[in-house]
Amino acid sequence: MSHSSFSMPRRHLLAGTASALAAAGLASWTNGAAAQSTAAKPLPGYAGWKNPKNVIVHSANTIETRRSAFGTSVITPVDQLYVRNNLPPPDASIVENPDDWEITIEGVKNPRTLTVRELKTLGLETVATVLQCSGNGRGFFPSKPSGTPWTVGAAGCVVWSGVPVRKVIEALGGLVDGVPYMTGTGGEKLPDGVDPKSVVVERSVPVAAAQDALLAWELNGQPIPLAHGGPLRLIVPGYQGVNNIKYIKRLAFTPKESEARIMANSYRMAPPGGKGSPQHASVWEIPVKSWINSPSGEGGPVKAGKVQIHGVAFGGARALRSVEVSVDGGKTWKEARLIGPDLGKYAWRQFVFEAQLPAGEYVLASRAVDVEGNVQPEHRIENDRGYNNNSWADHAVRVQVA
Ligand SMILES: Nc1nc2c(c(=O)[nH]1)N[C@H]1C(S)=C(S)[C@@H](COP(=O)(O)O)O[C@H]1N2
Ligand SMILES: [Mo]
Repeated sequence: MSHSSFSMPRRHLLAGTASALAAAGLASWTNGAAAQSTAAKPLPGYAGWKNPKNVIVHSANTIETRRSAFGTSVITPVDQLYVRNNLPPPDASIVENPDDWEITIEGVKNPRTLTVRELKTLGLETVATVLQCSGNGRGFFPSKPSGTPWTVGAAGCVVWSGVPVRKVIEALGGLVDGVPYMTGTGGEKLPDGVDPKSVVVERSVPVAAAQDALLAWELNGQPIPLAHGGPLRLIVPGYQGVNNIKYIKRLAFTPKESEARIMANSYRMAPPGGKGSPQHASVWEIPVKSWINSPSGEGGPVKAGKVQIHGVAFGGARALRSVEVSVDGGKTWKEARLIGPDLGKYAWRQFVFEAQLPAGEYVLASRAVDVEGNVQPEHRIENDRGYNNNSWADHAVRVQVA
């Protein structure tokens, strides 16, 4: 069941649900054995424009960037950016006239529904962020948690443009009292015959995150494609992917966290074998992390001599300070050089470490430190669903030099 498109709520679905989904034309989304096959799967229609050479299609709703495809130019092109949908995306017609899309704002003094056209008059900001699924690195958990076994490719560094959420709050008279959370709701059509709370993509984050959040309509210089949440997406810089609500139709400042299953039970740091609940930490801020993209061991033996070891590093919710590289599996470390433009605290940095490697076998590792001195740990935090893996040991690569 690990690749089920409904992997999150599926365990809880009633017997009647599968047939309800089939009746709604969503049968392919319930998959099963098909998604486990090793043959390359075709790209789903809504993401048919992705470059098949640079991605791994796990299922119709989970597409990963290849480690060898990240390049060294900081920004991740959209045609190889990962995709993760908890539900089938809405109909493509919603991105035909993006300015007509409506979002309802609640928990402000003057709540109302605004079109994207109106949002565009309220403010404009651009931010580069690491967009990363909290399950990125799940594939390294020996416990094989259920869910897509992403290795490093459920992440990218991209540029968003939109209106700052704080400008929207200001235009609508400010926040009402007693609203410690910002809650975003996705605009997917929910399958019939299922409790909406069990499937709706609705997430709450601490209201402080509104300070840097955007309601974005542009991704890497183009209108956000449907696959990435167009016409309008909530961007919460420094927060794991799931909090960045695609096709957002409601943004509410709320006294409590959403009671949707995706908030209350899923994306929680429950202990192995445990069931996620509000008592467990939610998957919110991105922890400090890095990994090496080349050489990665994917392309056969590396030629002995001078080698440029490169990868990406990010502080997540805080800026990156530095990154070190080890060529001996973490016994000794040396500082790597950050390369390329610094696109701000929420972006990743590319790093390079030049090494002279005689023939032999090496374990290459990288370890990032953020500006507050948080060091990427050696070990992952064990948890039932395989979230938040930033272990440097798990991300190390074994290479043959000949
Ligand atoms: N409306 C909506 N928003 C969503 C999701 C979703 O299924 N529906 N998936 C979330 C998850 S789990 C992740 S990791 C990111 C994936 O963003 P991407 O597909 O643009 O890479 O979107 C998040 N926002
Ligand atoms: Mo995710």
